[in-house]
Amino acid sequence: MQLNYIANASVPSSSGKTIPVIDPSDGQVFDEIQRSNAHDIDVAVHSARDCLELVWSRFSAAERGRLLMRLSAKVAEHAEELALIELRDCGKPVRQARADAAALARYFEFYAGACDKLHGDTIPYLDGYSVMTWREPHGVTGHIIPWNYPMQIFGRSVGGALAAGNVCVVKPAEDACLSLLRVAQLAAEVGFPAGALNIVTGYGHEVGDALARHPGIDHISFTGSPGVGTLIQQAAAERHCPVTLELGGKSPQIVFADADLDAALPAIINAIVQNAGQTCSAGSRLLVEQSIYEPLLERLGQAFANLRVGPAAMDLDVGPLIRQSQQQRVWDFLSDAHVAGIPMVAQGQIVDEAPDTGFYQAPTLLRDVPVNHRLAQEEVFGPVLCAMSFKDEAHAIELANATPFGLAAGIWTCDGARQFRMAKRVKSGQIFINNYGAGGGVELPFGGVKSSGYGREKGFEALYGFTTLKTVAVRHG
Ligand code: TXE
Repeated sequence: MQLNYIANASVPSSSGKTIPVIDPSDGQVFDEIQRSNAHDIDVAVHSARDCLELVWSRFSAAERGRLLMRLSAKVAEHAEELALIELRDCGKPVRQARADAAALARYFEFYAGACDKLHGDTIPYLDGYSVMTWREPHGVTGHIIPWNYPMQIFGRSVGGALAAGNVCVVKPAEDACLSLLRVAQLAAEVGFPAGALNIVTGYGHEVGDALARHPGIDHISFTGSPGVGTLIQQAAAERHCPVTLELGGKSPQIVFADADLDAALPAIINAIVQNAGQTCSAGSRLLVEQSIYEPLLERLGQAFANLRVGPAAMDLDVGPLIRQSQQQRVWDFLSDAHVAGIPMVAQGQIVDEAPDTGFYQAPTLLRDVPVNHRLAQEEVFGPVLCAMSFKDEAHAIELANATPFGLAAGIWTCDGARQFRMAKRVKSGQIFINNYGAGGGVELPFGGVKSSGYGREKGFEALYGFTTLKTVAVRHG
């Protein structure tokens, strides 16, 4: 049984209740986590506050950096263990689970090096004054983490917050806690003081809500669904607490007739099947210039038909979805597509070894999806790619911007001027030209516009969001 991790100790929830942990590859229960409550959050916030005031605020930026660097090395040392935990807890194929563990180590490494490079400015002002700005941590930051990339989202969010001088209370998703509980233990082992990093598990409407409402939380980072994002924003607004929201997307891959299709094809497929399509920046809409629509769909259809889906340990192209309700969600979208007469081009194959009790979904390519259909508007969060054609550049931009989201966009064209025109006019937090995702580098600021949220995580930019700016004006003459 897994316990909460508060003040460098494993502790049970005061509720005495637990939540079963299910392996998505076979649907079987293999562990349990604490079903915590508002009291547990209160304990964690107080331990974080004590740590901040008595210990953490006295660490120099360089000392914080050294600790984060030690944590990075420790995570790298335990990468295989963490990957295997994630494989079972989230149903991630081996390669993806290993990539997530490596990314976590890299986040801590990046933010370790950034700690002592974050500084304010001096501002020329009236004679007799010296004016400067200080970047100060918010204090105790709350982090509500989803289940699709627990280690990566923890790394970008908690890594940045700690580097900026905050202490953290983390609420992982109820489906995906195990790796993060282990990382908190590793942090204690490398010398993080008690209370700097606390993990409280449980349901969103119980502990997540309590965290968002707690008066001792000075900033909230949330990655998850738009609906819960709204609740978090409302709770935070009641006490004017700053928030960073990352709420997913319906990201387009825009392919012009002059594109290098040999390069585009694997990237288009990977962008929708990676992590079984449960990726906020999944390239879930394919917009193709009319003249190459049919040949491109034919090539893609063949590739989709060859994709193999199975248990995480088999390390195939696609693993299971996280849980039964997520599988049902994808089925509901596909049944709506069927009712609307949206043609299916191809589907991958679920291998015979996949137990019926696992949460599998074959990657599916749909074509001629009407722009206003919910399949072209809402996040499916499964391996479902919706293709449609466009006439010209203006039409491509219109389609690209025709959803409530704006997280990422891929643009495939060899015309340099068009690359920049498109990059300017597509409304999105990130634009990828002749690639998709740019390898996911931790250095690259990440976040959305419109309903995809606001604020930025990753890169140096995140540190500005995890700090507040104090203006200090000294009159000396
Ligand atoms: O998300 P939730 P769900 C999208 C994706 C997916 C859909 C539903 O489209 O199909 O959301 O997934 C916590 N107060 N994304 O239901 O509920 C919850 O415990 C505070 C996109 O799993 O938003 C978990 O830790 N917290 C996405 C986290 O919020 C609450 C990643 C996310 O869960 C809460 C995940 C509440 N009232 C889903 N209710 C992305 N942007 O990458 C839940 N939570």
